[in-house]
Amino acid sequence: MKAMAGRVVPAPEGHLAAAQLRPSQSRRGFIRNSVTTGALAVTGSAFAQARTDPTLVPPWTRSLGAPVVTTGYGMPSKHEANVQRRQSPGLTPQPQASISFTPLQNLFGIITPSGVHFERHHSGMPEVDPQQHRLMIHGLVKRPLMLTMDDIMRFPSVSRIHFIECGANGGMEWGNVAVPTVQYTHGMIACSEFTGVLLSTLLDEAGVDRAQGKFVLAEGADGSALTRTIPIEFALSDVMVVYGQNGEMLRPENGYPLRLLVPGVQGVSSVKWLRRLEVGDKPWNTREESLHYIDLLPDGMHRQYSGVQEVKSVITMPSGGQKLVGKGYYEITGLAWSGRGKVKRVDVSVDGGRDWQTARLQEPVLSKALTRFRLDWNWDGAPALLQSRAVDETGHVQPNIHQLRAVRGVRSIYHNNAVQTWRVQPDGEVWNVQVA
Ligand SMILES: Nc1nc2c(c(=O)[nH]1)N[C@H]1C(S)=C(S)[C@@H](COP(=O)(O)O)O[C@H]1N2
Ligand SMILES: [Mo]
Repeated sequence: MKAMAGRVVPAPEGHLAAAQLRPSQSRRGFIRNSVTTGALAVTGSAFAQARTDPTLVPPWTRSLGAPVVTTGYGMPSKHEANVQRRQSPGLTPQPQASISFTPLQNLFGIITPSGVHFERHHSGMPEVDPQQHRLMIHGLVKRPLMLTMDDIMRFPSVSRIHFIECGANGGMEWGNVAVPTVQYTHGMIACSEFTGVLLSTLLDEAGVDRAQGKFVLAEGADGSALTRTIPIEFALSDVMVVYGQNGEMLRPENGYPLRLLVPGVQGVSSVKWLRRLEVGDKPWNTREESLHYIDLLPDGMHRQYSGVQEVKSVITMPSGGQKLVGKGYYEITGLAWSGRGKVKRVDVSVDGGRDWQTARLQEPVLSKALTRFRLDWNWDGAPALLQSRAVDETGHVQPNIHQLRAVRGVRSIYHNNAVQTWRVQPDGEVWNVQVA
């Protein structure tokens, strides 16, 4: 029953994904009701029930179910068809250079199901044949390598849980364009268990020149031949050459059959459909690190090679486009992360940042991974301003949008890690706002 308090209702208007969240009078009352009656009045929720009498046997108990699916790939229930990646209308009119956003408002825990992991392609999604795919490793190495997928999968492997966040996540909020839902404000992030080979293992095999080699260039096999420079300190620490995602091979849209994963660094460095790694002694200054992925500052200068995704968090429920149906208990929940390591603490405010309460962190709390936080809240029906503010293990504190704008102006697209505010109106509707 508890799940009913926060279910997302399919919105007739589609991409706005409005939701209705049902409260109880108090948390204790809620639990007592659930235990003694096994049901609550949930009219208007996603699970509005045809019958409330628990002694009636439902039709699906009175007949045989569908046969076991012995072949094929399992899909979510048809009742969950609203859980979709979505594109932002008008944001990227060219469908090959586009973004689809993760439906954060519909997800639990910290792992993003592969089918709703956001997508960002610069030149569309190539269809790569794993039999023909090769990874070349060359440059300042003693033994240049040309590896097949089979070769790569014979190296010692590791599995690690990490987020991938596009540097442009939250970019629209710089200039106060308040997009309606958390899917659009923060949905260019996802978190998976990735399996592959540490790049350091491959660079050792190639005999990297540790004196001269200062940078690694990674190139993708798609039409954009996307290229990014990775500093060797990153390359030799936790960077992975990945083929597995959430227990299976990468999805085509996430780089099948091979991608780079640069944990904690903006997504563009995690080059998909990885075909080439070159060791060099200076940054390459490619198109994607000189024309794009730079931050234009108020004085006309720009920041370049700004890679690490700083500490950040967002409340995913209640969040923009959802609707609270009546006063009472709600669990405020959301996600926090840092490209510098583990999340240490998340504070939540329901009054726009005047008072803060420390949220519970769900284990496991992992380095450069999403962390789930939760806080109990009794909504009194008055207007509320919900915010979360994360602190990471290096002591970095998530800034507010005004602090960020004071330093970076409003012409940046990338690296907005500001505190997000959701306004709960007396009618229960939740809106994306920026507070003074
Ligand atoms: N080859 C290649 N790699 C790429 C891209 C691309 O277009 N081509 N997009 C980059 C960007 S900008 C991001 S944010 C991440 C997104 O990864 P995803 O599509 O798996 O979410 O991939 C990066 N790697
Ligand atoms: Mo990106």
